[in-house]
Amino acid sequence: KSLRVAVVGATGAVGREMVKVLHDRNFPVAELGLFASERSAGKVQETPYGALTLKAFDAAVVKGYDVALLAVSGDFAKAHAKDLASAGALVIDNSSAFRYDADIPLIVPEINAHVFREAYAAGSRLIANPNCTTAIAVVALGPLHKAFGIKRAIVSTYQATSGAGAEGMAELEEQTRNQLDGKPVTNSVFRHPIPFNLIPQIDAFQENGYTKEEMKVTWETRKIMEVPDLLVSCTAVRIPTYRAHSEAITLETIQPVTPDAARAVLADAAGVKVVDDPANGAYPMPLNATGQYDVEVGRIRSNLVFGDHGLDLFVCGDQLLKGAALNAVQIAELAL
Ligand code: 11C
Repeated sequence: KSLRVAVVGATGAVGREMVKVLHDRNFPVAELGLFASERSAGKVQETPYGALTLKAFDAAVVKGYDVALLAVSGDFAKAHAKDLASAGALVIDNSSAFRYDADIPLIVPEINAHVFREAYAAGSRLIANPNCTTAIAVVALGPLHKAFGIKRAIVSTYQATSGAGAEGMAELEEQTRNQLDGKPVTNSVFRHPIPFNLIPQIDAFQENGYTKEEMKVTWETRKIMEVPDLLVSCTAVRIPTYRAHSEAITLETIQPVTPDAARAVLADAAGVKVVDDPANGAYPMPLNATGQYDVEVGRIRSNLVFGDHGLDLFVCGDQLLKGAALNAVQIAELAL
């Protein structure tokens, strides 16, 4: 059966990737509607489906679609997502608006597709797409948890400018050029200049000293992996790369674990590509992960602190794909 698919927020970095992923994965699209702000309405956007005219978002029109992929702000999602879902559309929201609602599934298909299936069968039509850093981490952490049990996880991130959308990538490019040309560097997307720098702040600081981005990793990993008291601590850092997020992850496990056993588990895991031949310079890197659906995992080694109950690993995943657009389309595929 072919479906009518609406992409809302179609001009943004995530929205554009959603359209490409639908096409690339041969999602059965009967009709594709690209929705954006009034400002963009009437403009033509080049897509793999040909040149399509953008429409101004109109809830009454989007309600007529079978699937609505939302690449919009949390406030916009709060204003419209429930209404669209109650009209019968499968709404997959990329914002953080509903991720922590107990009755709204937060889905990474490789890890908790069963949660989607149960909720969908029971009539749920609003599904939350996780934070990109979390989605990339859990494709590796889920199978390791199943095999060895994770007691604690410490995550340190190296996040690309794409996390702040197309404007973030543009600021990296423009500021780098200005800096090299000796011109003034003015930042507006990021709080500090990003070229030749890194910024240990993503999103707002919370009362506990962590940023919201860091707390999202804790909250969302617990929900997706269905371990409400999992000990997860994150330090999230913005770095001057384009669009793949990297994460150094330290695990303490419940069962003993060896790097070989972990590699074997990850080699069989959906959505994971083990890249772990350090002697030959093969390990995950953002440039290699860019454009790939799989999350690269490597530098797998015993952790010096936790010994035979500990692992260190390094993961890289395309922030716009597994971290956003791909995961959203994979969720829609579960409904087919
Ligand atoms: C970043 N992870 O890299 C953020 C972007 O919760 O969906 C995505 C924020 C979110 O800036």
